Amino acid sequence: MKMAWRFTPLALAVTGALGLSAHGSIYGTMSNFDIYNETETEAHGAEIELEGIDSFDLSRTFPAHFDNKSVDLYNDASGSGVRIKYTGYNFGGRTSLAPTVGTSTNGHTCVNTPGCEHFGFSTIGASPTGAKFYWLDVNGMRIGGAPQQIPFSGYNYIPAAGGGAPRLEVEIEPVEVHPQRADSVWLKLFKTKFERAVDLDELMSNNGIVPEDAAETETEWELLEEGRPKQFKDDLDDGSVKAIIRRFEYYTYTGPYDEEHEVNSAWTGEGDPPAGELGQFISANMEAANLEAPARTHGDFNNDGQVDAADFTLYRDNHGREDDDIADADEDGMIDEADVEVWRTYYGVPFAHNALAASSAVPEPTSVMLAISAGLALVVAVRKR
Ligand SMILES: [Ca+2]
Ligand SMILES: [Ca+2]
Repeated sequence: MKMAWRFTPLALAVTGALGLSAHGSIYGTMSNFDIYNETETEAHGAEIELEGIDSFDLSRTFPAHFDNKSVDLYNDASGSGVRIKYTGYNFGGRTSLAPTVGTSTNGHTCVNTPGCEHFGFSTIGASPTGAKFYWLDVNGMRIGGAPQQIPFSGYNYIPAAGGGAPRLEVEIEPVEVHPQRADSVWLKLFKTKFERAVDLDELMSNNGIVPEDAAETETEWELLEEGRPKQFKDDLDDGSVKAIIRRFEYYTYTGPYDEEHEVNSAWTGEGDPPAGELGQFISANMEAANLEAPARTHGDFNNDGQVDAADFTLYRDNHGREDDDIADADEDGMIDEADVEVWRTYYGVPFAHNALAASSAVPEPTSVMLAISAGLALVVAVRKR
């Protein structure tokens, strides 16, 4: 099964509204995912193409498990955007990622699993409109012609109009690459809303903010049939929500197809997948959208609502590091003197959004769940290809 995934902006989306202001926009989005080398070739590198953004939109990438990383603009027949290229895998005593059939990694533990790696990126302002992933061989060449199957999605901020609430919309579109092959997937989806902005490193570790409990289930099971986008909506009416985090789990669909390659599942739309139709775990992807700047960018590096000596200690202990957002106040990918200047500016100064920093997840209002359900039904009906 080979599949590319693409996020398709909605016709309704007002992308011009994306920006850095605290209200009426998305401050930034972030995503991290585990991926096994499911090719038949030893991988020594990897490549991620993020469509529709510029290099200055990219604020962070990881891992640092490769000797070389480059970030370049690309513009070719497939589109334009930013290409992140890693070569020279060098981690845990290994210099290559062996072909491996994956099992569930719980989304953020793949980092120490042979044949598997954990990638992430964050953007400020603009969201990628699509993404592709390739493993690279020892010469830095793409393994196989088609991208690896990695689900990505993107967020659009839809301003309030006609008396309605502003909302976030997220859409995932699996794009068929080999029509003769199985290409439908099962999705499990978890979601939480937060009263503070979150950081990329919070999505990496098993620190409890990533939703994966049954109570945080947004979609128990959903069958994503080839080429059919999936959309989720979040109304933002009360203004307290500052971040939305989703955890997507993908599994292969091993049920039947008809002669026109339409899914011919026995699934009724409720409950677990029927026997024989649920295949192996593909990947888990954690994503978040921030509606304001994370506390770190105001010098509150430990995110406790205070800018004080403890934050300076974090800065000092991480000074000189790259690709780590612990004390990177200006989001330039480096922890250096410019960041301590931000800390100095805000030292001892209370600021509104940090007062909420220690608060926990917001309970999910029933009305929002209803809105999501309604939105789903509409989109599936209208956008069927
Ligand atoms: Ca602090
Ligand atoms: Ca910095």
